[in-house]
Amino acid sequence: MKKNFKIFAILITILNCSIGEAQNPIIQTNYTADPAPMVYNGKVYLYTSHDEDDSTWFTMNDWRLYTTEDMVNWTDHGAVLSYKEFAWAKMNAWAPQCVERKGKFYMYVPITDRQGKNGIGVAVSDSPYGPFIDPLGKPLISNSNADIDPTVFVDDDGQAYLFWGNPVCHFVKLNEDMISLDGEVEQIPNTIEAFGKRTVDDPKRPTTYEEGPWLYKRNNLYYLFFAAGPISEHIGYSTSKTPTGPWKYQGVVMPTQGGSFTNHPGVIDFKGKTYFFYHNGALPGGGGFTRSVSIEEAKFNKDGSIIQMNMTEGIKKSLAPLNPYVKTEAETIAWSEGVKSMKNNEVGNFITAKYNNAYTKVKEVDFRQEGATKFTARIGTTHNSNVTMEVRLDSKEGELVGTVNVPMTGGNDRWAIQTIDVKKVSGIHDVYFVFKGKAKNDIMYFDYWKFSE
Ligand code: FUB
Repeated sequence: MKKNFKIFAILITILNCSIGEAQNPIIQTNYTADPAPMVYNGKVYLYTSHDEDDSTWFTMNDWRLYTTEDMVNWTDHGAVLSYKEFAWAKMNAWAPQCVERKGKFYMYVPITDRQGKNGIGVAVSDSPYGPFIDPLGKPLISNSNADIDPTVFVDDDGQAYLFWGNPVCHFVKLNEDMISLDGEVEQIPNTIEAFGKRTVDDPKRPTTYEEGPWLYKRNNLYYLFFAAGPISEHIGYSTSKTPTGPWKYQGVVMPTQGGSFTNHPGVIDFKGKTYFFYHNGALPGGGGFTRSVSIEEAKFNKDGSIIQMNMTEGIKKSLAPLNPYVKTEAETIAWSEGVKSMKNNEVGNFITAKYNNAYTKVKEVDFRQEGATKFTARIGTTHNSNVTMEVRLDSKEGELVGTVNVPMTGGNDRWAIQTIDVKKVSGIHDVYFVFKGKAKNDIMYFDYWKFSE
């Protein structure tokens, strides 16, 4: 009986901290678009393009990286590459994709060159976190002005393929070095059979294909996901028995929704599930030029067809609990409001609370039975008037287990490490850090945290 009660109590705790709260869009500290997830060594690396705040056009200068092991807590690694790293580039850091091959990481990116022509560049690194270096000093693809939205797929036999393009889809084989072409550029025939008939007649675009291809393989079937028209984009898909076609249109994966006139797919398998990444305009201030990445779990019918998805509140259940007894970066976040992420030479990535009551949340933190009684954080502020960081459980107004006084350090290049006693916490909880202060902006900085037993 006692054992049953214990199991019941644990279940209630897990349910309490899992139900009812949106996880989409998954990044709230910046606008992110064009998701390109990559699975490597038990972790998801999500590369995104980056809409600048208050953009009224595709004002995009760099590519950002976020990682997770549990699909709900995402760690922000900041910008890992900028178009400025390409000597030939002028502007437009649009939809990227990074793939790993033999311990090297290849980032394919569309950029507008100094002559105003679109091309696809590649940058290489020994680490998924960069630095990425352009080994060519020129575009890898400079085929037509339609050279945007690269996606790279390495097949089980080791052959790599690059697909890209708007308003048609091109492809080419890559050599093993991943930075040179093996053969001629080809185009997937833009037929109704391959991409479905457009619902609005347009002689230049007879099919639904627009842009943003993403290649994915499951049970020996190749899937080509793409952003589809007319007008505001939805996501469609086609399948083939080979990566080079012929492709057969299969229908809509996700209808037009979410307040952005573009959408862009990215699909991975991770820990036994398939995840579908996309973007929308769902953050406050969001829209067609201020987009945000979201995720749904993708499900398939027995015949391999995809069950159509709507934009929802996202993945709410963590795949693995977070360990509070090791240092966790403040920019590891399941949800936040009023917080921006930043980077400097002193501490790397950190967050800034923009206003009173801004907060971050980390999901499903496992304090175990033993429990925690101390809390440590690296923090700082430029204000000398009563700035505090509250540590609460399971909601922003939930049980207050401790309050850290934030000393005036004078700037985000100067930090203090504070340790406080907290009410004993055990079991699994969502943890909220609530930032309090009277100043009008930039209440405080926060770099990392840790509990101790
Ligand atoms: O993000 C800029 C462009 O918008 C991308 O290249 C397209 O796929 C669309 O998302």
